[in-house]
Amino acid sequence: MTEWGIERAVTELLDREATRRVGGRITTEWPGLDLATAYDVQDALVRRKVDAGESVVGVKLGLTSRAKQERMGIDSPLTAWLTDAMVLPAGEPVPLGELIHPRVEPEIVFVLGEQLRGPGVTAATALAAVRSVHAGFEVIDSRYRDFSFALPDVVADNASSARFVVGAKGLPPSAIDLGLEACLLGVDGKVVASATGAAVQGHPAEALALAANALGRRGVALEPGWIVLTGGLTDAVFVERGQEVTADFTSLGSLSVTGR
Ligand code: OOG
Ligand code: MG
Repeated sequence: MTEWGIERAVTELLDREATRRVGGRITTEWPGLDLATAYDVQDALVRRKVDAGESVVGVKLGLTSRAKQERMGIDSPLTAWLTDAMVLPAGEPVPLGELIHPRVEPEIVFVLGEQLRGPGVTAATALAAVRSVHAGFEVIDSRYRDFSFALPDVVADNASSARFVVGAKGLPPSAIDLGLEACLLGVDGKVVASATGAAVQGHPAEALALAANALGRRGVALEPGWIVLTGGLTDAVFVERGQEVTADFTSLGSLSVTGR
């Protein structure tokens, strides 16, 4: 086996995804995988996807809410890439046969109308760049056994990204109070968790600013038309065959996905 390095980590993670197999933490075998190198792995992984024909359609934040941070045992937010291959059209089932052990989490989603380039982006300037706000789901599918990872592992794994849903209903950010926007997460008709937008960094616009500033430090701007997932509002739930997961928002509407 070759020594661990960026290319080997990318190949390993993409192979786990393609063959629907989990494995151990990379940091166990490669303790030198620090956070900056993990973002290099993430960028190289997405470059391979782009070379294979996918295109970047936006970014996501992860571990922005207390509920997610406590569940995953990591208390710092992260960013990762979204590509067109991850789009799950609203109303379509979660394709269990293509995934490993998917979990679904409700998120507030922004579509940008203007470019955002950090550093120096505030919640207010971030929100001013937003064209529309939507309800969304993210389907996460870690390439690590039992979703067990240290921060560099999950960053390298493009933050467990697999699929995402953006609700059709879009509101201008001025139309709602996103901090107070509530979400009830249901499984087969039973509410299992709830949160308001304030769960995400105090306000989803703070999460957007965080992404713009973090990516700005890496020389990347958020582009008009990009989708930004601001992070799970609640803990994620496993989705099994025939199970329906719903998210009912105060103003952003309702979404549901079924495992199939
Ligand atoms: C990491 C991805 C976290 C979120 O919204 O917090 C994330 C994971 O939980 O596997 O997408
Ligand atoms: Mg997420």
